[in-house]
Amino acid sequence: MDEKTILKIEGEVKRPSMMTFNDLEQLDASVQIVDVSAVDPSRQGGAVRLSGLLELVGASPDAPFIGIHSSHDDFHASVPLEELRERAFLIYRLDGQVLPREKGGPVRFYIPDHASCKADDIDECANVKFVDHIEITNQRGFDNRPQDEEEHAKLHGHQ
Ligand SMILES: Nc1nc2c(c(=O)[nH]1)N[C@H]1C(S)=C(S)[C@@H](COP(=O)(O)O)O[C@H]1N2
Ligand SMILES: [Mo]
Repeated sequence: MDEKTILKIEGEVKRPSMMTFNDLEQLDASVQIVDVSAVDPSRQGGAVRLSGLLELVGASPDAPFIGIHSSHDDFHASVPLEELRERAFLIYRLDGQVLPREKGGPVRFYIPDHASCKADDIDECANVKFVDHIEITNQRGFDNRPQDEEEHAKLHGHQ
Protein backbone atom coordinates (compact mmCIF):
# COMPACT_ATOMS: atom_id res chain seq x y z
CA MET A 1 0.00 0.00 0.00
CA ASP A 2 1.27 3.42 -0.89
CA GLU A 3 -0.41 6.03 1.33
CA LYS A 4 1.74 8.98 0.31
CA THR A 5 -0.13 11.88 -1.26
CA ILE A 6 1.04 12.30 -4.82
CA LEU A 7 -1.55 14.74 -6.15
CA LYS A 8 -3.37 17.66 -4.58
CA ILE A 9 -6.43 19.10 -6.37
CA GLU A 10 -7.94 22.38 -5.20
CA GLY A 11 -9.26 25.78 -6.23
CA GLU A 12 -12.79 26.10 -7.61
CA VAL A 13 -13.82 22.63 -6.49
CA LYS A 14 -16.39 21.41 -3.98
CA ARG A 15 -14.14 18.70 -2.55
CA PRO A 16 -10.46 19.65 -2.50
CA SER A 17 -8.55 16.35 -2.48
CA MET A 18 -5.18 14.89 -1.57
CA MET A 19 -4.78 11.73 -3.60
CA THR A 20 -2.51 8.74 -3.14
CA PHE A 21 -1.53 6.21 -5.80
CA ASN A 22 -4.15 3.87 -4.33
CA ASP A 23 -6.84 6.54 -4.53
CA LEU A 24 -6.09 6.95 -8.23
CA GLU A 25 -6.02 3.18 -8.84
CA GLN A 26 -9.36 2.78 -7.09
CA LEU A 27 -11.20 5.30 -9.24
CA ASP A 28 -13.97 3.80 -11.31
CA ALA A 29 -12.98 1.74 -14.36
CA SER A 30 -14.95 4.18 -16.51
CA VAL A 31 -12.39 6.93 -15.85
CA GLN A 32 -9.28 4.74 -16.21
CA ILE A 33 -7.25 4.35 -19.37
CA VAL A 34 -5.64 0.99 -18.76
CA ASP A 35 -3.09 1.33 -21.55
CA VAL A 36 -2.36 4.82 -22.88
CA SER A 37 -0.37 3.40 -25.81
CA ALA A 38 -3.75 2.58 -27.37
CA VAL A 39 -4.43 6.35 -27.45
CA ASP A 40 -0.90 7.53 -28.18
CA PRO A 41 1.67 4.90 -29.22
CA SER A 42 4.55 7.07 -27.99
CA ARG A 43 3.38 6.78 -24.36
CA GLN A 44 3.18 3.88 -21.93
CA GLY A 45 1.33 3.24 -18.71
CA GLY A 46 -2.06 3.70 -17.16
CA ALA A 47 -3.95 6.95 -16.68
CA VAL A 48 -7.10 8.54 -15.32
CA ARG A 49 -9.15 10.88 -17.42
CA LEU A 50 -9.10 14.53 -16.39
CA SER A 51 -12.90 14.60 -16.75
CA GLY A 52 -13.17 11.81 -14.15
CA LEU A 53 -10.99 13.65 -11.66
CA LEU A 54 -12.88 16.91 -12.17
CA GLU A 55 -16.14 15.12 -11.50
CA LEU A 56 -14.73 13.47 -8.39
CA VAL A 57 -13.67 16.76 -6.82
CA GLY A 58 -16.78 18.62 -7.98
CA ALA A 59 -14.98 21.16 -10.15
CA SER A 60 -17.03 24.26 -10.86
CA PRO A 61 -18.33 24.07 -14.42
CA ASP A 62 -17.84 27.85 -14.70
CA ALA A 63 -14.15 28.05 -13.77
CA PRO A 64 -12.33 28.31 -17.12
CA PHE A 65 -8.68 27.60 -16.24
CA ILE A 66 -6.61 24.70 -15.04
CA GLY A 67 -3.22 25.19 -13.40
CA ILE A 68 -0.87 22.23 -13.68
CA HIS A 69 2.05 22.48 -11.27
CA SER A 70 5.29 20.67 -10.64
CA SER A 71 7.12 21.71 -7.49
CA HIS A 72 9.85 19.17 -8.36
CA ASP A 73 11.39 21.45 -10.98
CA ASP A 74 9.17 24.53 -10.52
CA PHE A 75 7.42 24.16 -13.88
CA HIS A 76 3.88 25.48 -14.26
CA ALA A 77 1.22 25.81 -16.94
CA SER A 78 -2.17 27.53 -16.79
CA VAL A 79 -4.41 26.76 -19.74
CA PRO A 80 -8.07 27.06 -20.75
CA LEU A 81 -9.90 24.02 -19.48
CA GLU A 82 -12.73 23.70 -21.95
CA GLU A 83 -10.80 22.14 -24.81
CA LEU A 84 -8.95 19.80 -22.45
CA ARG A 85 -11.77 18.55 -20.29
CA GLU A 86 -12.58 15.50 -22.40
CA ARG A 87 -9.14 15.02 -23.96
CA ALA A 88 -6.47 15.22 -21.32
CA PHE A 89 -5.48 12.47 -18.93
CA LEU A 90 -3.00 11.95 -16.13
CA ILE A 91 -0.56 9.08 -16.49
CA TYR A 92 0.19 7.71 -13.00
CA ARG A 93 0.98 4.02 -13.32
CA LEU A 94 3.51 1.81 -15.09
CA ASP A 95 3.64 -1.97 -14.59
CA GLY A 96 1.48 -1.73 -11.46
CA GLN A 97 3.76 0.84 -9.78
CA VAL A 98 3.79 4.63 -9.47
CA LEU A 99 4.98 6.17 -12.75
CA PRO A 100 8.76 6.59 -12.29
CA ARG A 101 10.42 10.01 -12.30
CA GLU A 102 12.25 9.33 -15.59
CA LYS A 103 8.86 8.91 -17.25
CA GLY A 104 7.57 12.17 -15.77
CA GLY A 105 6.10 10.55 -12.64
CA PRO A 106 4.60 10.39 -10.15
CA VAL A 107 1.94 12.00 -12.34
CA ARG A 108 2.25 13.24 -15.87
CA PHE A 109 -0.37 15.47 -17.44
CA TYR A 110 -0.96 14.51 -21.05
CA ILE A 111 -2.89 15.96 -23.96
CA PRO A 112 -2.69 13.31 -26.70
CA ASP A 113 -3.26 15.54 -29.72
CA HIS A 114 -1.35 18.61 -28.52
CA ALA A 115 -0.07 21.34 -30.81
CA SER A 116 3.67 21.54 -31.23
CA CYS A 117 5.71 23.61 -28.77
CA LYS A 118 4.62 27.28 -28.53
CA ALA A 119 2.21 26.83 -31.44
CA ASP A 120 -0.80 27.36 -29.23
CA ASP A 121 -1.88 27.82 -25.65
CA ILE A 122 -2.47 24.12 -25.46
CA ASP A 123 0.85 22.83 -26.72
CA GLU A 124 3.32 20.09 -26.03
CA CYS A 125 4.93 22.24 -23.34
CA ALA A 126 1.67 22.02 -21.34
CA ASN A 127 2.22 18.29 -20.89
CA VAL A 128 3.60 18.92 -17.45
CA LYS A 129 5.76 16.20 -15.92
CA PHE A 130 6.26 15.48 -12.18
CA VAL A 131 2.83 16.98 -11.44
CA ASP A 132 1.90 17.24 -7.76
CA HIS A 133 -0.74 19.94 -7.76
CA ILE A 134 -3.74 20.84 -9.89
CA GLU A 135 -5.75 23.97 -9.39
CA ILE A 136 -9.03 25.00 -11.02
CA THR A 137 -9.21 28.78 -11.28
CA ASN A 138 -11.39 31.64 -12.45
CA GLN A 139 -8.42 33.66 -13.69
CA ARG A 140 -5.40 32.50 -15.60
CA GLY A 141 -2.70 31.52 -13.09
CA PHE A 142 1.07 31.32 -12.99
CA ASP A 143 2.65 29.90 -16.13
CA ASN A 144 6.38 29.65 -16.76
CA ARG A 145 6.43 27.61 -19.94
CA PRO A 146 9.28 28.66 -22.23
CA GLN A 147 8.48 31.76 -24.27
CA ASP A 148 11.01 31.65 -27.06
CA GLU A 149 13.37 29.31 -28.91
CA GLU A 150 16.32 30.05 -26.68
CA GLU A 151 14.48 29.42 -23.42
CA HIS A 152 12.98 26.35 -24.91
CA ALA A 153 16.31 24.94 -26.07
CA LYS A 154 17.77 25.62 -22.63
CA LEU A 155 14.95 23.74 -20.96
CA HIS A 156 15.32 20.74 -23.21
CA GLY A 157 19.06 20.80 -22.67
CA HIS A 158 18.47 20.39 -18.94
CA GLN A 159 16.28 17.34 -19.28
N1 LIG B 1 7.87 19.47 -14.97
C1 LIG B 1 8.17 19.73 -16.26
N2 LIG B 1 7.28 19.39 -17.22
C2 LIG B 1 7.55 19.64 -18.51
C3 LIG B 1 8.75 20.30 -18.89
C4 LIG B 1 9.68 20.65 -17.85
O1 LIG B 1 10.77 21.19 -18.07
N3 LIG B 1 9.35 20.34 -16.56
N4 LIG B 1 8.99 20.59 -20.21
C5 LIG B 1 7.80 20.71 -21.06
C6 LIG B 1 8.13 20.85 -22.47
S1 LIG B 1 8.71 22.37 -22.95
C7 LIG B 1 7.87 19.86 -23.38
S2 LIG B 1 8.02 20.14 -25.02
C8 LIG B 1 7.42 18.50 -22.92
C9 LIG B 1 8.39 17.45 -23.42
O2 LIG B 1 7.92 16.19 -23.08
P1 LIG B 1 8.81 14.90 -23.31
O3 LIG B 1 10.02 15.03 -22.41
O4 LIG B 1 7.96 13.76 -22.91
O5 LIG B 1 9.17 14.86 -24.75
O6 LIG B 1 7.32 18.41 -21.51
C10 LIG B 1 6.82 19.56 -20.88
N5 LIG B 1 6.66 19.27 -19.47
MO1 LIG C 1 8.08 22.39 -25.21
